[in-house]
Amino acid sequence: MKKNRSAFFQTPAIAFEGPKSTNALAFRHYNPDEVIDGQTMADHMRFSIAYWHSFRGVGSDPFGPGTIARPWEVGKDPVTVALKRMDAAFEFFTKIRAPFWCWHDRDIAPEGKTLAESNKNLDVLVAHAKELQKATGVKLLWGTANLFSNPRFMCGASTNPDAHVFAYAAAQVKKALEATLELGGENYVFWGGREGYETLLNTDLKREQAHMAAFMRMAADYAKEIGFKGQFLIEPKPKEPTKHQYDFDCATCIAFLKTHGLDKLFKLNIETNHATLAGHTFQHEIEVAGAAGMLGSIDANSGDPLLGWDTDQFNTDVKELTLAMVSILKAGGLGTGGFNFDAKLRRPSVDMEDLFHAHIGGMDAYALAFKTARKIIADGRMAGFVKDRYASYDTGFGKAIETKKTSFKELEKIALSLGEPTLKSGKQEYLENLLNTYLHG
Ligand code: XUL
Ligand code: CO
Repeated sequence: MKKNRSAFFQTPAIAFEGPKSTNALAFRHYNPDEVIDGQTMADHMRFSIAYWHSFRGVGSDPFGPGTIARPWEVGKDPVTVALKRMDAAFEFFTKIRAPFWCWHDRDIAPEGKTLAESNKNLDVLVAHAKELQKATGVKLLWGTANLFSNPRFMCGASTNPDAHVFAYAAAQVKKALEATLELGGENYVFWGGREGYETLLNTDLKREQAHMAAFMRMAADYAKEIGFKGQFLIEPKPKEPTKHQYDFDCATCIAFLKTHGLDKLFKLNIETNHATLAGHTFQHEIEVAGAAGMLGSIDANSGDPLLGWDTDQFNTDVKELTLAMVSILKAGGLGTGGFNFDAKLRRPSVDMEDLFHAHIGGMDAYALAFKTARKIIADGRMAGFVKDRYASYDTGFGKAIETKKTSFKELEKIALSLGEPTLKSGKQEYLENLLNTYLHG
């Protein structure tokens, strides 16, 4: 392969070589050009790279500084470094064959001494991103604002007890929305970084939640005003950084949105590790969002079952992803959403090549899960079992329950005449074995 002199990465563009390939730097299941049901796999999967982890993450943890040094991170002027970093990022997006990327405003452009200076820096980087998007064909899945790193947000952004901080956050989201529009972003995400609390000794919960709703309403109004037609998404997370987060899980977010009349304006961005931190499976969260017609997008990662915090690992668990995919397909897919790798390298994974291994693993696992889920759905035995399990609601008094045409009085008469219900097996072990036959033959 011809070497590109200006390239930052030695690794060549990743090619699909099929399941028999022994090349660790090739796709074995993700073939972006493969056409399934009239759509390429690239279009089905809509993979996205998270700028913050892959291009701002350095491997630091609470016990030590970063371990990951990149060749483009040199120079005195932060804007010049940011421009070079973005060149490297787009080289990676292209080589890993990802059609989308995602950012926080402060990932792509350095924060200045004033808000006006930060806005100016963002303008420079957004202009550069626009050129790179045009040159590579890579698109923006979503943008968002970082309303949690700067000390000013220590007690929240829209839920901050100080209205001055609320105003600052509003200005930041206004600008981030403009940047997302400028780059053709297909969605805009709200993750409530520090929107929650540590203690009720100093917190007015009801007022803070009302402020958060007012903030989202104003964001939606502004998006409409500037002609941003992308989907608004809320990303639930139960804890970390705050002890109690207002966007705990999908059910909590849906209740919050409905309570404040915002449910028609938002869908959900579900992150695997956030689901498990909330005590749910990834599939559970997808089903809850899907049932409400609010499944929007996925932050594709995984937690560690032995650790109680957000480890943001690349997910290679094909079984977990296959179950998730069944529920995503059942819900009608992700629409304008996609699979964004909100995942980071482990601290000792210091090689540039590790960034490729990580994403290849995630993309292959998701592609395989997608194909296996399609087989499960086409075969129909799983869904057929569930359908039969509820068959008593398809006719007679069962149907009357579903169509709200019966009452406790009538049901009492039926129960008295029918006597004791016969026990019907849930057949969990049979179904677990059946699932394994799809996964492993
Ligand atoms: C934090 C997290 C965020 C959001 C975007 O846990 O997942 O990176 O995805 O703000
Ligand atoms: Co996320």
